[in-house]
Amino acid sequence: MDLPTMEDSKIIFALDVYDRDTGIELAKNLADQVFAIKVNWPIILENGIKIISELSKYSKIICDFKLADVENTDKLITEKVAQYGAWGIISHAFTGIKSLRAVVKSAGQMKVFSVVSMSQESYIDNVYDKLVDDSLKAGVFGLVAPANRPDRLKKIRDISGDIKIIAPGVGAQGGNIISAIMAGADYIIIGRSIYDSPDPIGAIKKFNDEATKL
Ligand code: NUP
Repeated sequence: MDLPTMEDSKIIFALDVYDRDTGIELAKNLADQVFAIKVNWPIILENGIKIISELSKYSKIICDFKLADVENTDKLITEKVAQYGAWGIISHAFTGIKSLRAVVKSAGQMKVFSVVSMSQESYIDNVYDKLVDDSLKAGVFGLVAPANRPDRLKKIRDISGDIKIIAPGVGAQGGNIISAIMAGADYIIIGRSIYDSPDPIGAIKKFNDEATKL
């Protein structure tokens, strides 16, 4: 499938809106400026899972469903998401390697990303190294780690080799793109600073310029 997505962009746009038309319009207008678009529960809950196929016409779609269940339930959800043409899916890692392996096994062509640390403090802060270890053993494609906590991000990069890291927390959550990339992020996830901007295309262009300065 030929997508207009800009392969050299380091931005993953977090499309956290409810409304279908708003979501489609943003995806259409911004797809050629971003590496991928990430959807979360808001747009799915409002419009159903078919919205993944609709949005996939414009960009690679990563489903941020943060799977966190026993292996069979995670497998059932992952298989269903794959049927709708998502490019990637995000799972939690704290449920353990059995669940992570089930997600990787049932993902088919989809890339699996696992959350090893969050952009706000949480109980998984105490075990991020184990979560990285399990994620690597399970064979995930990439990790989710915080852009707005560069010290933590750097520690994660140091123990993860060259696996892809996608990092939320820039803009609305206080992080900045340069320190996140310097700490080891490959792609930066940005939502509100783009879709709440009066000029979303201009906002993405600014972030792209900043990211490519390095
Ligand atoms: O630790 C995380 N923090 C986080 O914000 C893991 C995430 N997946 N996210 C997601 O990234 C969050 O759910 C939202 O979709 C996006 C950040 O959006 P914003 O804070 O830039 O609006």
